[in-house]
Amino acid sequence: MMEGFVPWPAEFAERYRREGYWPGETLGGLPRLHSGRTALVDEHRSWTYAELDRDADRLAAGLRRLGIQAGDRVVVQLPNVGEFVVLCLACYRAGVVPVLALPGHRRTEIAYLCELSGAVAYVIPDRHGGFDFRELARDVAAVSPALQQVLVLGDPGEFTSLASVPAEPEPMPVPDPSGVAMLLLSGGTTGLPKLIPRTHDDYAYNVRASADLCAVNEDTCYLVVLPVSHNFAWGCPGVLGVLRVGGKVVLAGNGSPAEVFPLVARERVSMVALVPPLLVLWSDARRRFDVDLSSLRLLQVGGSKLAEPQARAALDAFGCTLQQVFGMAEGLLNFTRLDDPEEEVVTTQGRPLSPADEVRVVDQDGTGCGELLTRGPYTLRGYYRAEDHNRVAFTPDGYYRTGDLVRLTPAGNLVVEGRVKDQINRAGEKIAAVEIEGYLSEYPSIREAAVVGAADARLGERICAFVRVDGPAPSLTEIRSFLRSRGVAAFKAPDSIEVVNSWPLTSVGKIDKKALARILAERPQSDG
Ligand code: OOB
Repeated sequence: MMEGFVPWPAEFAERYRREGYWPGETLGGLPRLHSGRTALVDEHRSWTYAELDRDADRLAAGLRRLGIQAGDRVVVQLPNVGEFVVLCLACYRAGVVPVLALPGHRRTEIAYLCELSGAVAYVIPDRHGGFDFRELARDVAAVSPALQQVLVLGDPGEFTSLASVPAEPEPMPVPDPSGVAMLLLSGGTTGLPKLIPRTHDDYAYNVRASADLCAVNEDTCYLVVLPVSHNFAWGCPGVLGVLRVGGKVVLAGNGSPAEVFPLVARERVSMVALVPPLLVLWSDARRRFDVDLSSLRLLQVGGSKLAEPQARAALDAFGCTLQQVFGMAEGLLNFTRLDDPEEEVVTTQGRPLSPADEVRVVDQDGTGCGELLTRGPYTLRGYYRAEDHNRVAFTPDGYYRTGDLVRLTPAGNLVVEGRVKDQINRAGEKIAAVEIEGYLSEYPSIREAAVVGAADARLGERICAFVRVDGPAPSLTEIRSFLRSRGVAAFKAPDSIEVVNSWPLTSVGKIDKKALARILAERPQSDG
């Protein structure tokens, strides 16, 4: 077993097997259909099921030939391209463990992920979104002694071309289903993201049960506009859920209506997963585009709280089924059901996917609202290599403390009311306030910084930085370029910056962030 991985206690594992949640499926075996049906389409090309299967086998053999062994970790940072799918399947088949980074991550995050995971390889595109990932790889390689290979999709420069890796397929031992299949990134509550081990057993169940709940079948055409490496798009039911049953997956580079609506019409897309800001954009754009979107059957929306008016506007605009998904990379998924009453769909975040999900709402003040705790057949028992943090993130009986404040409706659905943890949810990206505060406090003229989220109609929440300075106050542009120079992802940069002379303080003398948040909330949204 992989060091640093916390398995389920034996009695739970036995029960999940006995009750059929963990039948021994492995993720690499999911799309083993050998047919000429189209499996995957991206901007450049398409793959039939037979081609996808063959390419995954060839890449699995090639990875082994490069010396990458079962159990080794590989940081994968690719955009929404078919090669991401081929690579992950190859890793699952070879027992190699992909660490799913997001395209927006930069030096600070990637170097940290390489170090924490002990990755032996790092996979990048040559350029994407105007950014040269080979430069990033040079910086990362310089500080990551364990890293042996950088594999590049496209022009490799001094590195190895991903296209040169595939080799003649060879028989390989099937990985142990109870072993770690991949490492997902947490939204991050305290500083940089944590690594979430997902086993074949647990994630295959996650995928299968989500696909059943969403009635995915071979006629499903699933469009990916969120980053494909995010849990929502990858396995809830996502790409894997659709490929498992012979449907078609269409990968799009971004979610802008002008680019994606024609694609929906051309490919007859029936299902898509969106974050609330994108759903709002789509609903607004619907009237302006004369495109046939009648193929759409199911809009999934999740990642942050969807406001009721926005849910109703989406129903008006699209007239198809809307589904709220309240999920987390750590495991637990809640869905509204396809046949739920409209009222529940627009006002709640759904209920747990599995009959084996155990949820507790720790209501400490009798308000009916409290922190959500959970354990179950697809929820982690510990973050990877995080013994100290695990002592506070889990109860002694194995429940994960989600940090989300929820309340239960009489119908048994959950409503997300906020967060216990100090985290900003900007357009679905989770940003830990303390991490940004840490960077800001290193800026020469900043003495203290407090970062809070403020409600924002477009982004869900925006990042507001309050700073106390000694000397000239930095402008937003100066802060942005400072963060960029430190290799911090652009999506973490503050959206506004405000200089204060003194702080509101709590009774023990800490900066009172709730008071800061109230100041922002009392202002018109255009401010800042
Ligand atoms: C999804 O996963 P993560 O890991 O990026 O973020 C999880 C956190 C949750 O703990 C919660 O704070 C928030 O994001 N969240 C929601 C929500 N869905 C996620 N808050 C309110 N309403 C929702 N519907 O974001 C994720 C993973 C799988 C499926 C969908 C979303």
